[in-house]
Order: sequence, then structure tokens, then C-alpha cells
Amino acid sequence: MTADAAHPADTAANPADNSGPLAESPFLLACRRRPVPRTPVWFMRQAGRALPEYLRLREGVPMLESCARPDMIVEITMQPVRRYGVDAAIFFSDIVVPLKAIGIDVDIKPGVGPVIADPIRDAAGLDALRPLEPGDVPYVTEAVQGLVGELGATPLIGFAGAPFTLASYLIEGGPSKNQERTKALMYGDPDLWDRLMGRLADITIAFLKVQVAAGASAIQVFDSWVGSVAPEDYRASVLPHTRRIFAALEPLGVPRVHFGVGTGELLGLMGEAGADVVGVDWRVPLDEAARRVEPGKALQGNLDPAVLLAPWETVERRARDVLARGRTAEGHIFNLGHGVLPSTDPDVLARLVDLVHEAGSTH
Ligand code: 1CP
Repeated sequence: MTADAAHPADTAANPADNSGPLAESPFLLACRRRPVPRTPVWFMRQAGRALPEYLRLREGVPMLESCARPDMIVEITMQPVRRYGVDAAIFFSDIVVPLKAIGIDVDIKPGVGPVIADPIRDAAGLDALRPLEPGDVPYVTEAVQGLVGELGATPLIGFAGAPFTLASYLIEGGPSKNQERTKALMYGDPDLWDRLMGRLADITIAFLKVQVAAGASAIQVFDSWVGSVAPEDYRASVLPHTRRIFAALEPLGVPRVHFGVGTGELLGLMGEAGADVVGVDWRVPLDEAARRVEPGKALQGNLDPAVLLAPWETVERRARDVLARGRTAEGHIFNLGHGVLPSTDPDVLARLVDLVHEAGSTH
């Protein structure tokens, strides 16, 4: 069987088989800290509101409905790949999709984000969190399979929310600046906290396994809001759960990326949790981030998304600085320090992809 004919997940899942075009993609090579022909680049939230074609397609379709329709998932995931020529696609979904799939009453309100009808704040609330079965998300399997066929040698990144960030939405009831109630539960009722985090970790593991089984060739675990936690609390109350997620994914053989915002003080611990690639926001330069993670990790990041709103000369200078600092890491995937802002000009993103590609290899 040629590598082309192999199931992409098989090719990616077997690090020894590095001959297929997918396994040889700059993104997967960089995740594995292997030499790359050019620095790979993709953008968190590359699909979405910065793209007019996305806004047109989503007109009149609620966010969570679009995440349950394979035709829309495939089209929206492909839009930034076609337009920008990025080195990886990220599955179009949301971190609350698996929660909705197990029956949690959650809606994504435009301009707000996920809103939970019945926040979970006590032991009785835990009952709402039953395990996720692959049959709960058939549209995810179907969409990933369709995407893998369309993407060819471009890897598809599957993703899920990490337990802390999922817990923050479930406990607060929606987006929150400081995660006060979440941290109060974590500090005040460690037993309930661990049971909640344990159930969420199981859901995350199941959701990621569905995506990899269907052909995703890497996964990213978003712990977007864990930056509000101090390192010692992270070690005691978060790390055991994220470590279990990465350990459960290890046998699948796909690179595992871990990202959070404001996590400068946690980068070493997030690597210890078992990620192959640590995502870095814009607050810590990549050369400093490389010192903060243990050897054996690649880095992903970390241009401030707001830089893209400045004149091109600024974007170029800043992007070249990110590339130069990324050279000090064992592997570097160029990205933003967080998601694309909705007001970003797509032409600037396209130009940035060209710049990163033309700048050549950093390793
Ligand atoms: O109607 C819309 O267009 C709603 C905007 C939107 C989009 C496009 C939301 C609501 N989610 C998404 C898609 C999404 N969500 C992706 C798409 C893939 C891509 O990157 O192109 C991804 C990876 C996510 C993951 C996600 N959802 C995260 C983690 C990543 C991050 O940005 O930190 C988080 C925290 C969410 C929750 C969420 N969903 C939507 C919003 C606006 C938010 C954040 C709300 C808040 O501030 O708490």
C-alpha cells in the first residue's frame, strides 16, 4: 500500500512511517522537532468572522447548528486553507460542542460566547456530565472523514477544551474575566473539583479520540483561561487531569499541542502535562519560552493578534522577530499568540503566510 492510499491517521499515527506526504508536511515535521523545508504557519481561529465567505455561509445559521452540519464544517474548515495556504487546517467546531452532545443546555450567543442554562456548582450538578460516546457526535466523524479526503497532504488538527476551561464555562455559566467561582470551587471543595475535572477529562479524551479515529493527524487542547491559576495550584488541581488526557492520547501517535492564554508562568508545567508542542501567547518571547519548557518540546506561537491591525511594516518586523526567536526552540510552528481578531484584514493574514514561507526554514 502506498502512503497516499493509507488512512491518513495510520500514516500520522506511526512515527516510523515518515514517508507519506502528510507525515512529511512541515507542520507535522515541526511538531516532531524534525528538520523542516520552511517554518509551518497556521492561525488559531483562522476560520471565522474575519472571513467574508464565512459570514455569508453562517448567515441565519446559529453557531452550534453549524458545528453539527458536516457540509458546513467541511466548507468552513477549508475556507482559510484555500485563501491563505496555511500549513494546517483546524477542525471547525467549538469547545462546548461535546457538552451540548451529552445534553448540557448550552448556547453560543453572538458577540458573547458560550452560555450555560444551568451552571454546575454542586455535587448534584455533576450528574449532568455523562460520558461522551462516539455515537453522540456522528457529524464530527463524518466531517473529519470528508475533510481528510479534501485536505490531502495538509494536516487536520482536531481539538478540544481542557477541563479547567470547560469547568469555567460550566461553573460561571458563561464567559468570565477572572474565573472567580471556578477558582473558589477549586480552592474550597477539592473533592468535588477533582470529580468535575475527572468527568470533563473523560469527555475531552473521548472527543479527541473520535477526531483522531476519523483521520485528524494532530490534536490541540485549549486551556484558554487557565492562566488565572498560580503554578502551585495548577500543579495540584489541574495538571493531573490534563496529564491524563495527554497520556490517553499517546498511543494514537499524533502530535499533541497544548495552549492557554496568559500562561507564561505555567509553560513548563503545561509541557510536563505531556504535550509535544507548547503553545505560547504573545506575552513571553519564544526564546524565553524555550528556556521555560523542558527539553523535547516544540513551540507554537506567538505574534500578538493585535499587531495585524498595525501597518504592514510593523507586522513584518514583528513577524521576523517571532521567527528569529522561534529558531531557539527545538521546533517552531508560527501562529498568533491567540485567535485571529474579527476585525483583521484577511489580506494581511495571506501576506503573513507568504512572509513566513519565504523567510525559509528556522530549523
Ligand atoms: O458566530 C460566530 O461566528 C461565533 C464565534 C465563534 C467561532 C467562529 C465561537 C464562539 N467559536 C468559534 C469557533 C471555534 N471555537 C474554533 C474554530 C476553529 C478555528 O480556530 O478556526 C475554535 C478552535 C474554538 C475554540 C474555543 N471556543 C475556545 C478555545 C480557543 C480560544 O480562542 O481561546 C474557546 C475559549 C471557545 C469559547 C468561545 N466560543 C465562541 C466564543 C466567542 C468563545 C470565547 C468566549 C469567551 O470570551 O469566553
